[in-house]
Amino acid sequence: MATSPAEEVAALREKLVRWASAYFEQDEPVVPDSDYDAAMQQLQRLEREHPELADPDSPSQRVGSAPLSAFESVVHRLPMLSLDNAFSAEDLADFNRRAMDRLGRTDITYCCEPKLDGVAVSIVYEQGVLALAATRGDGTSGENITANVQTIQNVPLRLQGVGIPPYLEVRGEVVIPRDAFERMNANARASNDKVFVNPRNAAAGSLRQLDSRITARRPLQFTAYSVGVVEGDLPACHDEMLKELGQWGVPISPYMKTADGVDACERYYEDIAEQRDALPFDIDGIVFKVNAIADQEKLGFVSRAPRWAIARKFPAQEVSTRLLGVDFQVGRTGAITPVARLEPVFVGGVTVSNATLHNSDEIERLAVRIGDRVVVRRAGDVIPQIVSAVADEQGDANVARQDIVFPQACPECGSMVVREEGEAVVRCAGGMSCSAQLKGVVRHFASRKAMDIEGLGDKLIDQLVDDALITSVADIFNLKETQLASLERMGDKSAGNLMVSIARARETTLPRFIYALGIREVGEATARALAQHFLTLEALLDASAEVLEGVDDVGPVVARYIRLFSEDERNRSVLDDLLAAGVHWPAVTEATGDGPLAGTVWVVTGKLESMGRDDAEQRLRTLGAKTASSVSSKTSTVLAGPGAGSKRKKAEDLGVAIIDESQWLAMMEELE
Ligand code: I6G
Repeated sequence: MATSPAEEVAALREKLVRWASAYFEQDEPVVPDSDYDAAMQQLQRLEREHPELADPDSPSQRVGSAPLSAFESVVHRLPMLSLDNAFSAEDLADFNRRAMDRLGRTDITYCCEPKLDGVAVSIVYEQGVLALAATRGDGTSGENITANVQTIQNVPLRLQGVGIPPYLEVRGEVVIPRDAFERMNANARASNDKVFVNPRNAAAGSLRQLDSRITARRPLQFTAYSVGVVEGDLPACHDEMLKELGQWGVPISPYMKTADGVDACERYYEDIAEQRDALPFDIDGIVFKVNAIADQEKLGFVSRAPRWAIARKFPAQEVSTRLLGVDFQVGRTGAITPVARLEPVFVGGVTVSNATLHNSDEIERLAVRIGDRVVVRRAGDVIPQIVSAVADEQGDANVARQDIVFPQACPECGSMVVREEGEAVVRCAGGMSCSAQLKGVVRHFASRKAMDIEGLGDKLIDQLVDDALITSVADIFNLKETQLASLERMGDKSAGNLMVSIARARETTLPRFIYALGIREVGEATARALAQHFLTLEALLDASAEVLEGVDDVGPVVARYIRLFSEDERNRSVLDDLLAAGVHWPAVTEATGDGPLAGTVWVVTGKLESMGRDDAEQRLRTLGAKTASSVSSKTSTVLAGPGAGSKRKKAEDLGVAIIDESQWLAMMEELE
């Protein structure tokens, strides 16, 4: 059936929006870039040939345009102010007292939201259509970055709904989510490209591109926090005003709440502080705003900050300290990682005395030397990193300045070190004869998501390997209770308990066992996919690279690592020993789609009280559900605990069902 240009354009737009969402929000491209580009070109051609089909909301408006030679300057019709800071509960109480005195009141309702650590921008909508976007600049004038802001996927190009003021200036923050930032930097490190210091710098650098086609490829996100010039009416309270923006399609913070009085503000602060590490974005504090706009107007401004708002700051996520030395750690794959020894420093809410330096390229890039002052960053669950050396620093008389020299032999076993072509990582070539590698392999094998051997902790593994009681993972199953009981710091009871855990671990599942083998790049999800595809260990070990590549999640690199593992005679002999020691698992049958949750797709997000997310996912899968890491139109239900940020928002946007932990537990009890 022939389709009309209008239908074709509509279909292309729908497809491109879906693909862009998978690319940017879920980091799971569903088509190669070339397919995306071809569909976009087709849409652009049709829009050129049929100008009557033009739409400011079309994805073609987000691809960026030819580079500018410079940004034009934009004078803000209302200055973009900064905020005063409060560094303690007392500072906040003082702010509240001053506001109450001025208003002649005894209580104030505040609108509270996390302060995103990004780049402030102003976006003007005229008749609901994005007309201008500018940086904050010096507060009085900024740069015209309209072409760049148009490429940000969650910025509406046209507002939807009723009551939209004919002129509306929205102000907010542009950020890059932490996970997208880590991926950007991991890719940059792997291909020797520019690494960004932190998500804020990455967002700022992306917005400062004269070529908006580059900005269009960056995972930027916008969140509105206030308005500037408005010609038209808006609600009389700040929270209602933000919600109204949200109704029109402007992204607002899902954490925004009102609080009655300063004590409730302090509780909000503590609550978000607790979730800080699990949030998808860097935040540097909480902003409290007097909620009634009439009260805001009465309070007015002092110099360059409003008297009706304050930012209560969190401990810094970046601080400087001294680099005292560098240790070289050998991991289970032989990778040698330089780890910085630091003068202990309080950063991101904890005391840090070590930070990763990644690899020798990173040391070169940072141009850092022992004795230098360095900036350490700790944000979220990511291990602390050194992001820069402090320039023109005097030095410390107690710590001699010296170059960091990468070892020429394995620091643990003295074996030769090798650096494979195209790899940034240097590895020890000693294999299992290197005790550090063996310890890493045993640790992984015994870990919770692998064979789950409770009581076989790091210290004990070190002891067992050092005493040669373990020379391969199979030896774990031949340990004797008397051997264990005679170890230092190990009593009869602990030895007995460990023997029980080991006995229990003999009975496992094929996905766990495959994961436990520690094959490079084979994580839990891949192990599950392999088990489901091959059903038996033998079939997996016998599979050719070509067959392996036919499995979901497995590309040429992973296939090669699996083949290398399977072809290694020593690995085969350890596998034989494990089976001979009684390790077994129930037969895996082809996925039949059985179970009361068959056909449903779940996403678990946020922090659960009763169990970890992995365990919750496992429980869901046991009932036949599929679990996924990102929300899409295919998601049936999102199980959201506190701290569920962008995934909850996405589910809301898509109309996907969201349930909390207590509802879920009740449901599971019914079904199990
Ligand atoms: O820089 C800011 C971050 C967040 C803000 C702000 C904010 O509200 C959540 N609000 C105002 C009013 C200003 N700066 C000036």
